[in-house]
Amino acid sequence: MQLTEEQVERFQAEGWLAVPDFWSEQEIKAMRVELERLVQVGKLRNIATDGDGVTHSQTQFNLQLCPMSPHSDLFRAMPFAPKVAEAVGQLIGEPVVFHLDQVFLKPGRHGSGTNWHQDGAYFQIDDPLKGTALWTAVHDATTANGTLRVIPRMFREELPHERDPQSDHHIRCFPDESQAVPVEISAGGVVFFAYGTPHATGANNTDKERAGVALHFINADQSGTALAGFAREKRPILTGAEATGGVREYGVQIAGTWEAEVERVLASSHVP
Ligand SMILES: O=C(O)CCC(=O)C(=O)O
Repeated sequence: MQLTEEQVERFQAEGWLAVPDFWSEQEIKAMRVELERLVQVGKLRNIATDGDGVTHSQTQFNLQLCPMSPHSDLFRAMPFAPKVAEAVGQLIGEPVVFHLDQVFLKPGRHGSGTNWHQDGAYFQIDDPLKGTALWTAVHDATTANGTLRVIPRMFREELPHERDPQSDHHIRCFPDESQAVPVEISAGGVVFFAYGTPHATGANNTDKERAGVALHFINADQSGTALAGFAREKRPILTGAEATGGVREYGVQIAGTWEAEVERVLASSHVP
């Protein structure tokens, strides 16, 4: 999807950008069907703990699958959808490397949030604007069901992180929450946020489940970081002269399969 100059400038100034209706209804429906399959075959794992950072909670659920691509042809094809590379390339510059994918699913009433963190605290890159998440609202995301919150204009500040006792593996930081912006967005909308942007999600206090799928991208031309070297060598390069459409990384052509994957998943579904 071609972003406007104003949207690109906003991302570069604020460190985040919401784009409503990025995915079609059919695309979102296929994501929901595929997520349900992944839940049914037991691929999502409860990472929430009751506060000791180790023991999985029996009452709170933050269901994660990371990475998704090895378990799902649909989600493997998702970063190759042409509108993804186009928009991400405008935001972080080309060539774009697809770095990581994950989903967090919060069941109704028992879904817990993901505490504040900067992705750059996990994935160090030279310039915090040269990496971005593309977070998809698989269901309508509201304050009541714990939508994403971001802290604008803070992407250049490296906040101290510590182990998050409410998760079995995360780290967290403590930004000034009075600066936080809740990003309410309908299903199909996406939020781009730079690797430096502090973000968090909240508890799901509604009866219905809510999921967010996050794809993470970095610019391949950064020098001097272990991540950039690793990503360039091992992860799918989506744009530029080195892009192979997924052949180098997966052994088969993935580029060009997104629409067919959406149709395949919808055809396999019994949901009307
Ligand atoms: O959806 C969530 O709960 C958290 C998403 C997130 O923190 C991320 O993708 O980095």
